Amino acid sequence: MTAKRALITGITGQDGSYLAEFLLSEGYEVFGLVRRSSTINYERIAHIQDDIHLISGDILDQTSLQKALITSRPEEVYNLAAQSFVQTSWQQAVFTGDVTAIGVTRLLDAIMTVNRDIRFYQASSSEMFGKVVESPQKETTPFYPRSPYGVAKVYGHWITVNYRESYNLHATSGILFNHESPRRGLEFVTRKVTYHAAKIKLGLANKLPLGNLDAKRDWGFAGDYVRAMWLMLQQDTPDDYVVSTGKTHTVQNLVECAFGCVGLNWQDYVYQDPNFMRPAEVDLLIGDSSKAKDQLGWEPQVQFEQLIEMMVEADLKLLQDAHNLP
Ligand code: NAP
Ligand code: F7E
Repeated sequence: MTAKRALITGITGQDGSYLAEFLLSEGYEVFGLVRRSSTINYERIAHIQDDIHLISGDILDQTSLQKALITSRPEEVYNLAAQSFVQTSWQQAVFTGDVTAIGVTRLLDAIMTVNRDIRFYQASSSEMFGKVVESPQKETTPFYPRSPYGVAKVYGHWITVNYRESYNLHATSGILFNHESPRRGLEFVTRKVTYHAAKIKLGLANKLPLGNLDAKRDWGFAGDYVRAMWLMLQQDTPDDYVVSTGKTHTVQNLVECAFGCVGLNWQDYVYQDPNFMRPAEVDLLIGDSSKAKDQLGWEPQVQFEQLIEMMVEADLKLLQDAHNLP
């Protein structure tokens, strides 16, 4: 039997790298869309680069998307490409809309042109719930986004639903709550905290500026969440699914946990910096993923404390290697 083929946009990102690994382990031939930049940023996929095919393209460029589909001939497309950092979305609101919202339509239109049988996954986000109108949040919870990023993701979600309903595409929206890993970008709060806890432990830093310590998030492990993406596209019928752990923690809980892992008192190092406060905050996220459990058989495997410990350990090793420390 010939291997299934999948195209991943955003393959150089956190989720793209885990998803590519997962699909390879399932026997897929994996293609990834990569945009041109003046320096190569393939760190997260360097270990699998010989096993995947990279195609030059950009979610802002319609023709490149069509060509990528023609070259890769995928059965499944996972659209993970986005300007994904919420804070930046206030500084670059139009750009965020172009990439994170309209980019979804570009890719759907490319699928319409090249092959309507392709199964499509859209990386939707719990940021769409924003100022939550009910807790826990589930598939039927109304959206109330609180950032240009959240607004863009609401567009991406609804255009996915609309193309499913208008053209009968197998288009699915996965509403994923925050998921983290040692491969998380350094600007996101989990990685910022674990990296700084490790740095301070090793004597390489002595302060950590943070914003709102009271915000609550439902944090899971990215490796668990990419499995849910794949399961969604194996269903006969496309649908929308919430993916979450069902547990929530404050940023302060996260800080306590990470500094606890290295035996330090966080209050000696952490201070509040207004530069990291947001014009409008998402105060509380907690997801109800019982639909994913019932219909996909999906459940998270890694708990919050395990996740933070895994990230702190990885950052300690990274810094020790980089600085030749014992
Ligand atoms: P990430 O690490 O920021 O990765 C984003 C990816 O998108 C990178 O590969 C990036 O490429 C690519 N990209 C950005 N602009 C592009 C463009 N114009 N054309 C082509 N590719 C472009 O994000 P992530 O955490 O892996 O998240 C993956 C997706 O899930 C995103 O859509 C995100 O919004 C969504 N999401 C994430 C979470 C989460 O907690 N992680 C939760 C819900 C939804 P470069 O490497 O070249 O920058
Ligand atoms: O912030 C607070 C901040 O940037 C989490 C993206 O993957 O998940 C992510 O979005 C919370 C917020 O993630 C700092 O105010 C305090 O309340 O790690 P974050 P996010 O905004 O939740 C969703 C689901 C996505 O879809 C997004 O793509 O932490 N916070 N102090 C801070 N946040 C940051 N970044 N830096 C701080 O110093």
